[in-house]
Amino acid sequence: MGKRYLVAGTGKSGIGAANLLLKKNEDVTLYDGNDKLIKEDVIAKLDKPCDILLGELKDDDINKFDIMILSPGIAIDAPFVNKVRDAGITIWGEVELAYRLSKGRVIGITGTNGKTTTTALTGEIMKNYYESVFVVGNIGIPYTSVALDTKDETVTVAEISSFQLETTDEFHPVVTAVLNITPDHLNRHYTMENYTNVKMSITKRQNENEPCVLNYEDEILRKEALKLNNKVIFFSSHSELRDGVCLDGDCIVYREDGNEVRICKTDEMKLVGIHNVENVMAAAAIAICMNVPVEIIRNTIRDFKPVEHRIEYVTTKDGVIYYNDSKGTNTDASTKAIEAMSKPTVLIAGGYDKGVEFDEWIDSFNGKIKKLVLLGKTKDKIAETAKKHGFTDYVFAADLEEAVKMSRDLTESGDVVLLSPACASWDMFKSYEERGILFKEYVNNL
Ligand code: UMA
Repeated sequence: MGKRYLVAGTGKSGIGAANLLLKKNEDVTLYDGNDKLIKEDVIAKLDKPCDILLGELKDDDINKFDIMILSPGIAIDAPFVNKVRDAGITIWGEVELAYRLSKGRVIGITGTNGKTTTTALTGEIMKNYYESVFVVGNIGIPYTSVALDTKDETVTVAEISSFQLETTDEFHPVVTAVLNITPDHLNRHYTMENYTNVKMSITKRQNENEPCVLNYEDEILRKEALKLNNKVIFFSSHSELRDGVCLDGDCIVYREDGNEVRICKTDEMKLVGIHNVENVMAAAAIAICMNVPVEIIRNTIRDFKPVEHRIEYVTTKDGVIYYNDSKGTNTDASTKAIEAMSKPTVLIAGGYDKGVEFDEWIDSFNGKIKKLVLLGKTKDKIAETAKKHGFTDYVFAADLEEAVKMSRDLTESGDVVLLSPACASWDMFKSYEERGILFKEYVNNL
């Protein structure tokens, strides 16, 4: 009590953090850099009113606060954040605040791709065994929104992004997982080294008995494992492991000290693609660390359906299958979706520019992409890269609706249309969810 909080950002995280602090009767000011917002609209999103600041943050204002709670979408080196830091004000992320005010055990899941599926599946497994379970974080439910409902016996399954990890300090998951590390968000983290260090920092509070689940097939993670002081559990979709989770024929197995537990067969899963076998392996490893009986793990995996916007089947029209992979917000995720396609595919891609290259992604087309429909900020950059790699079957669309119509005209019965942009949505949409929902609407209206 007695601290003055500045909550920066009025998206989900900012509103969650402000509501939590207001519930605890703290002194809260909610701030957003967007001066086009209307104060009344922001207040309407809160459980009770508080002071609102919009637009540029004045130097005089900064000195009124003791702690700033930062939303993940705000860069830690944004000019106003630097000023706040220079003024000696403590900066916590929304996740850090939530963690400090919550109880129970936390499972922290990060990685470039597969986080949401793994978090959702892990959450389901936990819910089928433990009484009090919350699934929070980057998956779309701010941790602050449930913090005060947690109890000592609670298990909180948290999907944690690199942005969220940048502003954590005491955050201490008892079990962590890093699923993979491939180039993403380099406009925020600048180098792969920084990005890797931020991702691995999810383990920084763990003690030697607290496990970290890592992908054995990821070269970066295999190297990072050597630096960890805590117990490492590897999973692998390609290699035979003596200890860890791997495949024995088509069965996912867990091995430890010469003992083997058979978890489930891959053809029993409703999720498709080898990347999903990896997600299931990671969730199973986490669940074993959390002492969940194997029958519960097995049954939950068998029942679990894909999450929305991740290679999601939309419909079949005139013999053409439409898939929504709006969550393919980076080249690696999009490559996985392309790999999962087994028919000639018209691919809709392009969006916000995160400063990554598209060379390997174009190479992954492998004769499967019959036409590329490009839109958004990155469309020229992608087209140039494609040309460089000898792929010239691309067309430009002004917006998503036009892209959907063009795709229909470019297909014949037996083809697939896949929205998998390899880019974030923020140049044209509020979120990848909005992009995916609109895609489904346009497809259904065809
Ligand atoms: N803002 C400023 N100044 C800035 C930048 C932004 O004031 O310099 C304001 C904007 O005007 C806006 C607010 O900040 O009003 C938005 O905050 P935010 O971008 O943090 O959005 P939230 O709604 O709080 O959503 C965040 C995550 N978003 C990002 O990390 C960009 C959501 O992840 C997450 O689900 C949510 O918190 C709940 O935890 C989304 C995401 O795209 C899904 N994540 C990235 C990814 O998965 O690749 C990391």
